Amino acid sequence: MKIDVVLPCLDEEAALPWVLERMPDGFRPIVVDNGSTDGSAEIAVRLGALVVTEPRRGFGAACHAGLTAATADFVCFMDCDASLDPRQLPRIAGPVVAGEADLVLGRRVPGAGAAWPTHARLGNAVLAGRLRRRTGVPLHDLGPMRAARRDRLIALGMTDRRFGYPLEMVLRACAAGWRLREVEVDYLPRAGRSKVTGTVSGTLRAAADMRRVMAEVGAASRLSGTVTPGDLAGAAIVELRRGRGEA
Ligand SMILES: Nc1nc2c(ncn2[C@@H]2O[C@H](COP(=O)(O)OP(=O)(O)OP(=O)(O)O)[C@@H](O)[C@H]2O)c(=O)[nH]1
Ligand SMILES: [Mg+2]
Repeated sequence: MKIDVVLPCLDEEAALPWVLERMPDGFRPIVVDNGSTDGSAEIAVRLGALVVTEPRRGFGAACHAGLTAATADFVCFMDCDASLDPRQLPRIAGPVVAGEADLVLGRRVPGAGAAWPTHARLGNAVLAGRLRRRTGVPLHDLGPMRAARRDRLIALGMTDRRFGYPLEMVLRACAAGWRLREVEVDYLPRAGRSKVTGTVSGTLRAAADMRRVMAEVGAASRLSGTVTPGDLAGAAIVELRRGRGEA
């Protein structure tokens, strides 16, 4: 069986060889080049990946172009910066292929040296905590390694084309009553230069996009609103308990 793997890519020449050579059998990489100037597209072609060019800038635009280009029944997403290991894709795709879950997300477990800045980690945990409490879905991380059926993902009708895309996918999946499942994956130090959560401008852009998606899509499921001290405390407690191996 073939499973398509969408890899949004903006200047990832340092990561591409490692990522592509670790793609497991049965998983076809679709590198979506979103205006790279470092030769990423040429490297990906040379390494045998299907390369899709998306001229409209934006993380969501790249993800969605990959989803539309995919032809397999099942589609995975993952970042193309070597922070996630393609060899762990089967554990993400497995429950969807077996019909046990509709959307599987990789809960990132940072190892030594992983660059996961505190602000990104807390912001992410707050969002996941809010989703968990209000919808009952067992989610702790809006992780970028995911799997679902292709036709059902397209039917969700995501409209964000920036950094709100992954959150919109989860919100729409919850609203549609999908069975969500979380599986642990390793979170490694990325290759190459940090662009989003490791930079101030990238973080501000991502936070603004997610706020907008929360307001527009989350309103329907009472998930919008500002971050409260309670949200932050809840997220911090989960992180602490996790550190002690309890969560
Ligand atoms: N299309 C598109 N892709 C992007 C953009 N920024 C990053 N990407 C890609 O999307 C994936 C995730 O971006 P990252 O830069 O790893 O974001 P992050 O993990 O939040 O933060 P850092 O790893 O610290 O940069 C990577 O494969 C990037 O190449 C963007 O503006 N547009
Ligand atoms: Mg990254």
